[in-house]
Amino acid sequence: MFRKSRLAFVFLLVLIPSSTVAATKKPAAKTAAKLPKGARLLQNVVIPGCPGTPAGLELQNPPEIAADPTTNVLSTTLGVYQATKKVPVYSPPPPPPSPPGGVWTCVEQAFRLQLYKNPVTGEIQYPGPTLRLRRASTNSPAYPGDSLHVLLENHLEPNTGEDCIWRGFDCPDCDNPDATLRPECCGLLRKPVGMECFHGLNDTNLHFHGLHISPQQPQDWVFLQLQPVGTTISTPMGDPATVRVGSFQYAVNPLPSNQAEGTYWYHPHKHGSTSSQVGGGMAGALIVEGPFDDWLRSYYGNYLREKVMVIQQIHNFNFNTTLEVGLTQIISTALPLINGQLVPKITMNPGEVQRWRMIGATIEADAQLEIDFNGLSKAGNSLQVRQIEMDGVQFSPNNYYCQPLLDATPCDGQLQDPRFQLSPGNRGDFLVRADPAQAGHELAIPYRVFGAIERQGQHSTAINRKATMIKHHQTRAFLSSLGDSAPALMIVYVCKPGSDPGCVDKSMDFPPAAKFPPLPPFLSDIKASGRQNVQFQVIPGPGDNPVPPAPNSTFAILVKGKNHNKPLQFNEQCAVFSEPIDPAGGEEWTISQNVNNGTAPFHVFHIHTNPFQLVSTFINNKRVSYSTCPPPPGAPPLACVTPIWEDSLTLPNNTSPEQPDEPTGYAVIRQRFEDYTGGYVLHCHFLGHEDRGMMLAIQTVCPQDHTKYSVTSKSQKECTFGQFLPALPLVDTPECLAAIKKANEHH
Ligand SMILES: [Cu+2]
Repeated sequence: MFRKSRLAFVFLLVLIPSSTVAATKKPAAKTAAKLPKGARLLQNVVIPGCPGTPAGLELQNPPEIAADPTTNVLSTTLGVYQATKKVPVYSPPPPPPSPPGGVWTCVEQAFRLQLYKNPVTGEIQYPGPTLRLRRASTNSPAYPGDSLHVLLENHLEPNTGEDCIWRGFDCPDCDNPDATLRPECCGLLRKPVGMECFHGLNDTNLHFHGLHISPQQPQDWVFLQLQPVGTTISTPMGDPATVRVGSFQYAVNPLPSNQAEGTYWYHPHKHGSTSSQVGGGMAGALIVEGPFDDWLRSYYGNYLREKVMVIQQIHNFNFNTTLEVGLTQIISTALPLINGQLVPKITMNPGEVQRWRMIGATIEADAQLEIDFNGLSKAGNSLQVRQIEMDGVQFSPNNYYCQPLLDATPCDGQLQDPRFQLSPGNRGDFLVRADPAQAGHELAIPYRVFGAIERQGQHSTAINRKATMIKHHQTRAFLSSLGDSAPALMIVYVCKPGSDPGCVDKSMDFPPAAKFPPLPPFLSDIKASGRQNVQFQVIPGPGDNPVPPAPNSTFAILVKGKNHNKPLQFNEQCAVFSEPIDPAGGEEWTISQNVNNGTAPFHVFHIHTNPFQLVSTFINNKRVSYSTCPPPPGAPPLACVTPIWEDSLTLPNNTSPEQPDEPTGYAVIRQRFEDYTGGYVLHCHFLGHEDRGMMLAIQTVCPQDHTKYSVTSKSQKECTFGQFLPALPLVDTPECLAAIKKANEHH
């Protein structure tokens, strides 16, 4: 029997039927909470005390690699290695699972992880190095644009097989007399269909998340299956033509002048192993600079300190360990780390403005963080903040004035209680100002988890084949144990001139909205003609209802009018969408999910190659518009919102999940297909969902011949010169069926 308290704390792989969630939901115990062991309290914000990983150390930016100024090429090597790392996690008091309200302890838990070796430090560590590039610009000073060359080397152990992990393959300890300790894969009695499963965990590749670059090899090529050096038996699940062994040279063309400057990131994207590799720490910041940054720096007289914040929640696939901590059952919950640091401190001068680049380098619902910038002082604005970019694209002057993603009442000229929701994949760039009145004080920045943690499933045992026990993480229980207090993400210390060495008063302020640069022409609003309806769906499988683990569910995407209106799963042999290059056109997509969670969202829509504009969201048919210009009569000229450029979008709840054609909760985006032909993907950025099939292939084709891609060139526009490649066949065509048949014969 599952105890009720367990049902609520299941993870990634499984969707619990909503009836089960409703039955097990209990109001959080908010009264009798005790402070976690070793933690300290800063005005209702809990800062963990963690032996071995002290909280509150000064935040260090990750080491950076820039382009060679003589060649304008950033050239580096990222080697992938297995390593055991001690990661701070919160663990409840024994015997687990602990009831809410118990005293939790921050402990270092040893995880076997796959990580990049940092070429600057020589260390195998998380996050990876920051890659800093500059895009081309034609205005003064003109700049040719940096190229990005990454030699990716796979030093993991060769896979013994690449088939789906299920009861019949690679799933240990299914005979454990305690059913609750059996790994989830034990419940998977049927071999998963096709490649929609965790598999090939030691194969890798690279994705440059958010960049507007070619998806073709050797650029943003996510179809690569880079097998470990020394691999002799190759049984890939994907197209054998995409297999390489040992190393692969990625080479991205010079970033053109229509690459938005901003904060991006890189991470592996190999279908079947994406979640375990990114969740285990393989990620790093990728920063593109350009004229917007020049303007910002010059506004502050070149005194603008920048913090790069790679936010990760590190764990292996199974939240477990067999090493230093021993063989006892460890039930823990991952803590958000910034650049690998636990609750780092940022020291600011009084009156100083800093630029913060926040990156959600995460994979799952319990990493959906609502960051409360002045959680300590709801009335006093102790820490002041303005968002300047979203997902790597600068804000319009209107959005800078209105602050639609920080302010519950945008455009009213006042920003009170700013909160930012950072989902997996998202980036937010902020100007943050330390109020001089706070000199000598520590301010905590707390967070709450807004994701639907209860809807996640359990981890399967996969990487660590010796692990014998299933481990539940308990994010909700941990948060409940804090009572009315919130956990801290970071601390700001406003130093005191005269008593703190090097501390000086600054009189910096935010740029006035009237001076904020207008969007460059390449970021003009998209005028959509075509329409698409897309719904992310989790379809319960046999035996999954009502008790988890429920590993037989299908993670799929329904596209209206495709596949005879039946849900689709990832298949790299056929494109679901085929879009001709059209810089003047575009499509409007309505995106929903078949989930009704009350308030918490669930999936995160992400698409490669072209960013999109978020136009509106509908929650219970109530519209939130991000296109409200012109402003009402009498309002200030900037008091209206323009569509927000994004590449990763948190999907709202849908109270009519049974009716795919009539969702009550959905988002409307517009995207256009520019510059680059080739095949790429859209998917859920809960990366376990992606590995299990919630991903589709999309392609951009040449306008004069929709069956062709163009080769990429450094000097010529695609499709304007005579070198072409065949495009993928479309779903629902005989060519697609033939391609799938051919691919299956290979395997
Ligand atoms: Cu999802």
